[in-house]
Amino acid sequence: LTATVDLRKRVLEENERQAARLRSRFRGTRTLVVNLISSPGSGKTTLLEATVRGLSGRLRMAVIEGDIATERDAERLRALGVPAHQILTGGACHLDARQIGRVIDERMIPEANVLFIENVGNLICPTSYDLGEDFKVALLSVPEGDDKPFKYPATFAQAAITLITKVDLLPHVRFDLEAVRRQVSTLRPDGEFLVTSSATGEGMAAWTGLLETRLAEKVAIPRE
Ligand SMILES: Nc1nc2c(ncn2[C@@H]2O[C@H](COP(=O)(O)OP(=O)(O)OP(=O)(O)O)[C@@H](O)[C@H]2O)c(=O)[nH]1
Ligand SMILES: [Mg+2]
Repeated sequence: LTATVDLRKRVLEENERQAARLRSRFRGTRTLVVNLISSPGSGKTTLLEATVRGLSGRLRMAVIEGDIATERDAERLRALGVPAHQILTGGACHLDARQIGRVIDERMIPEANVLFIENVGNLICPTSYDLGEDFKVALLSVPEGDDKPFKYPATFAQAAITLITKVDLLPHVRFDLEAVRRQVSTLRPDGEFLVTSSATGEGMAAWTGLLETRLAEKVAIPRE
């Protein structure tokens, strides 16, 4: 057990080093980096499709997709004209900073104003791995249930933004939105809480507006 704990600690420390290197690199290129985390099927790729449609022509975007198998998600974004690179994790349930570093170092995607990283669909593993992002976004879709923030507290505590997705389904599913809002604000008092639907467009202007504000803040920080 001690050996396992030591190994896990070493892996996470090495990830922190890689993430720090990436963060400094993204500071230099003034790239806002957003790490999207949720269960499989919460609507990460669909949100990205809607985001790209909403922001195209206003800023340069790029996407890194993490999945166990298939290029499907990267292909969905490429179909909209956005550069997208697919990382296949070979079974791992999360992306790590070394994988992102390789994509950036080898220029597999062009430099962008906003880089979206869609993590492997999983509400647990991705939370421990810093990818050099500016912030994490946790997505929770209405059909998953309103008890999830307290059941997966680390994910929601670490997310600067929690996005409730598929709110067009609220009339059909038992889901106490206010209870979820309270759980998230307990776990992350300074976090943003957005209520969205990629199907109807509800909340999308607030989301893309928030991205533009965060990008402007990052660009305004003087280089060392
Ligand atoms: N009703 C409704 N369905 C949605 C919405 N957003 C996504 N979906 C549907 O939810 C399903 C999963 O969406 P994806 O965007 O592929 O989910 P994901 O989080 O990227 O999934 P993984 O990459 O497998 O983790 C698809 O059938 C979408 O059409 C929404 O706002 N409303
Ligand atoms: Mg996806």
